[in-house]
Amino acid sequence: MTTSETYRPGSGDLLLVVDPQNDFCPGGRLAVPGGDEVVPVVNRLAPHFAHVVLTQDWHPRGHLSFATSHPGARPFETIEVAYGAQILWPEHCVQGTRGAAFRDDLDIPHAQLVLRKGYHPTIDSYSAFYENDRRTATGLAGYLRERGLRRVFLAGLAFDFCVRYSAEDALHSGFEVVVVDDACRSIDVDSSEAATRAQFQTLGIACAQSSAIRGGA
Ligand code: VGL
Ligand code: ZN
Repeated sequence: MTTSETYRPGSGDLLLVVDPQNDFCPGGRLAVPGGDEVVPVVNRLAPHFAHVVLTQDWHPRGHLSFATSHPGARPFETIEVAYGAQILWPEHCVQGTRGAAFRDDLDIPHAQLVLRKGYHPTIDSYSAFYENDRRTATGLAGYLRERGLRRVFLAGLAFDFCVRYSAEDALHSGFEVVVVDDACRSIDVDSSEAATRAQFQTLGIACAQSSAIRGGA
């Protein structure tokens, strides 16, 4: 649902910036159309929040989610793995590479935690909370609870994968969730953007514009 509510971030609010990395921007290995355009938006948004966490997609070479790890397979094809369906991707965000680094124009020096995900060789991790087997926790829910953070504002890449699953898991983990629509961009594989919007509607996850976030920190 799209809300016209305004938001004033307070001490219980977190901005979670998902995967603002070179490989998800034009010129990168898994470029999201307009991915670079989220950077100035999150740079403007971040000063409204006392608490900011960044996620970083961080795969070992030969990761299970790479099409190149499955002879004969092509990127964007879906295969069955031990935990169910998995879309295969071009190699991206390989640990320690330039593609895995944050964008040089990202300017959020007060971010408090960088949470790396996707480092298990045989499990992908879209969500910042649970890996794709839906069982392996990243520890983020515990971190947020211990710090008294209750509401999560999400921004970043990609709207229809890592932002989507992070938003859904945040909700299921008991947090309030607001997705900042204009601070995200989609990959859009097989209408995944429309499917994400429909699912947010079903779950009652709010989509807001960054201009509705005022004041705070
Ligand atoms: C992502 C596909 C593969 C994302 C990460 O950040 O949305 N998508 N790895
Ligand atoms: Zn990935």
